[in-house]
Amino acid sequence: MTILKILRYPDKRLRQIAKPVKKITFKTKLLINNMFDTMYAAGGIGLAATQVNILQQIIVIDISIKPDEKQLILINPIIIEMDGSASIEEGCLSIPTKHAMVPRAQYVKVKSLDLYGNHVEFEASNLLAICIQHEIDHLYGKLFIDYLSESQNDIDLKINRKKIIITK
Ligand code: K1U
Ligand code: ZN
Repeated sequence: MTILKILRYPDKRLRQIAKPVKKITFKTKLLINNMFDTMYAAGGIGLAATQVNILQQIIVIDISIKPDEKQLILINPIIIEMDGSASIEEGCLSIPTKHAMVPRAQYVKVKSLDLYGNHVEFEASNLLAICIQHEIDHLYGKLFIDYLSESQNDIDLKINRKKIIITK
């Protein structure tokens, strides 16, 4: 089992844009295994390669939380359709102290490569659709806090500042 280091906000490397995978090699498969190990160890339901400082368009997801239950691997994913709206209190393994409601599509249709390099298309809704949108954002250097208003982010800053004063 290999646990990779997850970059934490405000690390600028989280803002980098990942490149499409040209060839799926043994190294790619090893990275994907390590990403699943890292995601389960951190208690997450998704992880993008950007979060472990690998600038390749690779995402692992398992919304069942239990290892090997329902693993989803997305290579070079793109959203080709989206519909509806949905929000849940989102978290991020790169911003562990913050949770917030983020406006997302309730339904997405995704085109990507699977582990064998086959082109696949599938539909997702609700939590899975939200998780896919959150992870694809990571590949473009976007974080869920970017969707929040300045005042929403400010409130947390003030609360944190207050906390620091109290603990002093
Ligand atoms: O990309 C990440 O940082 C992983 C992130 C994915 C995600 C969670 C919630 C909404 C959208 C995307 C997480 O897994 S953070 C951990 C978390 O919020 C969670 C963990 C277990 C069950 C449910 C949520
Ligand atoms: Zn995240």
